[in-house]
Amino acid sequence: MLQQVNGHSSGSDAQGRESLREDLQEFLGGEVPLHQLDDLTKVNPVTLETVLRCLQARYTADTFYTNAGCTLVALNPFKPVPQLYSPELMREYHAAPQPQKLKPHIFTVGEQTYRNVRSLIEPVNQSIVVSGESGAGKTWTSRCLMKFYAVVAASPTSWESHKIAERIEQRILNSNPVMEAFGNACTLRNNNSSRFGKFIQLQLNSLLVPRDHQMTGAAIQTYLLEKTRVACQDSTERNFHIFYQICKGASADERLQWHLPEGAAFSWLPNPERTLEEDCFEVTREAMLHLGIDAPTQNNIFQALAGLLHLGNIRFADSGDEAQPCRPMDDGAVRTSALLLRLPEDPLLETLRIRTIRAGRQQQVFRKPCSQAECDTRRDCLAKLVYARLFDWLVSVINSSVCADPASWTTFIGLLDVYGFESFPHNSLEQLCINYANEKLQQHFVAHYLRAQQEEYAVEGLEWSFVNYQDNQTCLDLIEGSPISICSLINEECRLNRPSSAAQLQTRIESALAGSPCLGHNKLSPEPSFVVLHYAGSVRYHTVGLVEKNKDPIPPELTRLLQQSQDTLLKVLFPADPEEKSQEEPSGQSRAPVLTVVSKFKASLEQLLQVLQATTPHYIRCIKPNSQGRAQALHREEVLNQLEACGLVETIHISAAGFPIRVSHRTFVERYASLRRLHPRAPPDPHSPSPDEGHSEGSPHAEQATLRALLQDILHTLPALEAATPAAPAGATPAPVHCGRTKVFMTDATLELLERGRAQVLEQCARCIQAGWRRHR
Ligand code: AOV
Ligand code: MG
Repeated sequence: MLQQVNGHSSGSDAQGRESLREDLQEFLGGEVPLHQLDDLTKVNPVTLETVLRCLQARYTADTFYTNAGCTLVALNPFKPVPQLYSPELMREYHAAPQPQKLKPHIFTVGEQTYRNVRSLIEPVNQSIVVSGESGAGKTWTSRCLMKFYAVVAASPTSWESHKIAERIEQRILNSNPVMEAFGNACTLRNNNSSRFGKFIQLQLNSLLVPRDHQMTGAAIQTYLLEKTRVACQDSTERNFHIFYQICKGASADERLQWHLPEGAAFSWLPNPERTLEEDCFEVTREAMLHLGIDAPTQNNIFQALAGLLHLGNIRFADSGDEAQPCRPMDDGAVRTSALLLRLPEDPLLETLRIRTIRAGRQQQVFRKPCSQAECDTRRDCLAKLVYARLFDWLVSVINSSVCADPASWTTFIGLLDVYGFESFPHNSLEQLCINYANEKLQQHFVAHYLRAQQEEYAVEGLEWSFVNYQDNQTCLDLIEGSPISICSLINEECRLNRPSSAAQLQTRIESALAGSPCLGHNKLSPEPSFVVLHYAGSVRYHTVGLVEKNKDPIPPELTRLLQQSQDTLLKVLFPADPEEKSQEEPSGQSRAPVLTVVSKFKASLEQLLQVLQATTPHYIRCIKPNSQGRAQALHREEVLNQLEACGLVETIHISAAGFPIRVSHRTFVERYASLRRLHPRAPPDPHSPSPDEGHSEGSPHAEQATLRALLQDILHTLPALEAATPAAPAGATPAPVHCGRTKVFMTDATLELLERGRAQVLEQCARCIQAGWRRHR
């Protein structure tokens, strides 16, 4: 190696620097080609650039999974790779004595998790948190893991019990197509984008055969369905898959019954011509059947959905007179939707067009015709209300079909498939909630990652206190802290129920929270907004409509109307209120404490974190190599953004806050032995302690001892090297370096210092040799 460096030592040109970097790379990373590096923390030094290069090299070699310390990075192949997910491979990972020695894979995570949960010493619930941006492959990964458990945790015994086991596993797997049909939609980013968060607990039983857990059931918890999509879709996006499925897949009879003639146009059904794999009605129906939703119930559901489509076709025209209600432009749409939802037609029209207000001491009822815009809002609200209740009901039906009897399971593996960090040109309450959830999960991840790092340092005999890392608590304080935070201020506006402008909300947030370092500068925006500096980047949230969205007001008349439905399903979704009086709350005058969207979301998130904290977590970070969904194309810029957004950079920063450069004692001595010429060490003073003396004791072997002595000699040249550095400020702290049991840990700055010293020695040598030659001639 010395030979190699000699040639470059005096070169200060770019080429020389490039070669030096290559040489360093070799020194730090060893001989392993980048694409064969299974763990991103082994690239040395750990920088964004080296991490990116490694991922790119692996992607080019069709290697999609890479470890990153205690997490797994999963690149989306955007092409079928069946051999990567075969049951045979699942069994291979399951049977391997040390699955972590096999190639990185989601099955390694799956198997490790499964083993941990089966551990007889300390069985503890496990969780796998899958994150990444939209379209990165989270849902795909969770589905694959569920299949993995269905294979490895299935009962291997008699046919009878096998059948029972298969039934439950099959049912659990069947929850996927159903939940995706009702909760996923085609967006700009992903044709099958989940519009809700999901946490599924796979329940395992160890009572009968210890060590050989079987999946006995599952429990699904969902988070914040994007229900606005039912009534409002971007022109380039689509409604939930199920609407397209029924329109495309209904039989002739069903078309008649559901009033869905071939080619009918619905305003809530944009882009129906796009044919997606997800439009398969048969799969959904079959899965629903397996989950115990029989054909008549299914029929009922689809009929109600058709009713919503017709509801969306109702348009209102202004009457031109404030005292007169708006006119429906198409009586047919009103009639058909009333028919399909089995609602009385006149009250439906009344409810959409007329608001009831109670006022005065006597609580007199006033009826006020709504403006055209208000009519539209009420129509949309009705659809959202029905769809959200239907979705929740489906989840509860699925749960009752797959959930095991509490006595029949002992431990669980939790799978979390959440929405990733989002930043759009226009961000509202949905993004605030989503990003808030990601901050929470990031905090959880950091705590977990730090613990893992701590363990490595402990193995090497290093003190942990050297790593100073700031977690994202400040940002969480800004969003959810008490007494004052963004959430509390938005909630307060809802509670006070006063007319406040978007600009006022911006001012309140910016003045009340001015002290927070995570509240960004907000100079240039023409629209009322505020900026939050999230760990994954800064996001501007627009305040227009924020309070209203948080309130999510449901005019009580709408609920009352739905309670009048003669439809069996709607009767279940909207049971008649036994205390009619309490429902009589006049719109806009509610005095009961408002449970806002943010408050509900916060509560469910806290519950989720409590569950996660009681488990051993495993992290899978999904990365989308390009935004077009093309195979074999990795766009560096896009991947870089995601490495930043999914917190991998944070992870790297955590390492950087410690000692990103780690080399074995031998490699270190081989490279820097020559430094001792530069600053020969004085004979050892028996009274002065050597660096990390507390940790340096160890090997009884003579070779080890020599190595250690050499190492200490080199480390003692550091202060002199530093003093010789012109840029070093007076009294600067010594370059941080720590000597572990087998490795030397250092910072980039220390590496640079050592490299500079080494170049100096090499230059001196070269000069001596040249002088020797000249004398010789
Ligand atoms: P997401 O869950 O992360 O997005 P998906 O899991 O839906 O993303 O993945 C998007 C698409 O990428 C899938 O429909 C597949 O076509 C493809 N894909 C993902 N992983 C793989 C894989 N391992 N092998 C082959 N194809 C894959 V969102 O739900 O939008 O955040 O809210
Ligand atoms: Mg998804």
